[in-house]
Amino acid sequence: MRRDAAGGVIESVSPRRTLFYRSDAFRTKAIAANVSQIAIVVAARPSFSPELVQRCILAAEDQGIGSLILLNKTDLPETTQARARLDGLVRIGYPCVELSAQCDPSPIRPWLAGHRTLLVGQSGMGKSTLVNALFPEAQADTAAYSEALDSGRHTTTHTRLFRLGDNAGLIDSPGLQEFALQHLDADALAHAFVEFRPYLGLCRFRDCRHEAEPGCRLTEAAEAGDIAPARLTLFRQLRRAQHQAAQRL
Ligand SMILES: Nc1nc2c(ncn2[C@@H]2O[C@H](COP(=O)(O)OP(=O)(O)OP(=O)(O)O)[C@@H](O)[C@H]2O)c(=O)[nH]1
Ligand SMILES: [Mg+2]
Ligand SMILES: [Zn+2]
Repeated sequence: MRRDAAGGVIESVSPRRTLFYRSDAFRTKAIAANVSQIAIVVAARPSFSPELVQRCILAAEDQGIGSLILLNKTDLPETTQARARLDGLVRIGYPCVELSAQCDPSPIRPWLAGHRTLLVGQSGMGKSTLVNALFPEAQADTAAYSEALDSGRHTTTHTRLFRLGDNAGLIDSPGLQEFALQHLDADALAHAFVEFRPYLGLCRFRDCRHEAEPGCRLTEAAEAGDIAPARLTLFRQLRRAQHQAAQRL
């Protein structure tokens, strides 16, 4: 921007900058700026929360950031059940890349080209193990998860970027325990559910909350099986929680 007597003149616009973040009623927690995609790392062990995966995707969609799911530890026999828990997200179009960071990280390579990718996910899923497999000089700390707690040990404490050529890179981040979406109001939230988009604005009432209103196109789509009822239920839960927290302030 240049300043002149009349004020500022915009001379060029930088490429869109993104911010992947979570927020509750009290604070916003930035996770990474200017990523072009997130890779949500899950595995059969320790067990993962499909809802947390969805929350990450919603935060990314809101910022125009792409999402892919990375099913790690395919050397574990329970991978079949883990894969089944991701089926709903695959059906609405999110890619799921399967690999074993311990055996061979190469299936992810083509997905990283030209992107700045943020690895996110619960503790113990193998984010840092993957980084070490892709970048032998990384020497990121890793730790065995706790069998007793069915949870990782929160080994990584800072986000760290590893460069892949000129513009591309991979970012390791600390394990997530929760992911609140207080910054997504009802409208933003509805748009973040990608498969809802064709129906938005078509309900009988312009201010439809997509609860029990007659002529709600989302309710109809869920009843017809065109969208997964569980996704509409998640939308309603998140919308109510966001609304209630906003009212309390
Ligand atoms: N069997 C198997 N174990 C793996 C694989 N990848 C990672 N692990 C193990 O999973 C455990 C956790 O790995 P980390 O890389 O520390 O996990 P993380 O996601 O970085 O965890 P935080 O930093 O706490 O968020 C370690 O014991 C790894 O050896 C894999 O492909 N197969
Ligand atoms: Mg780690
Ligand atoms: Zn509606």
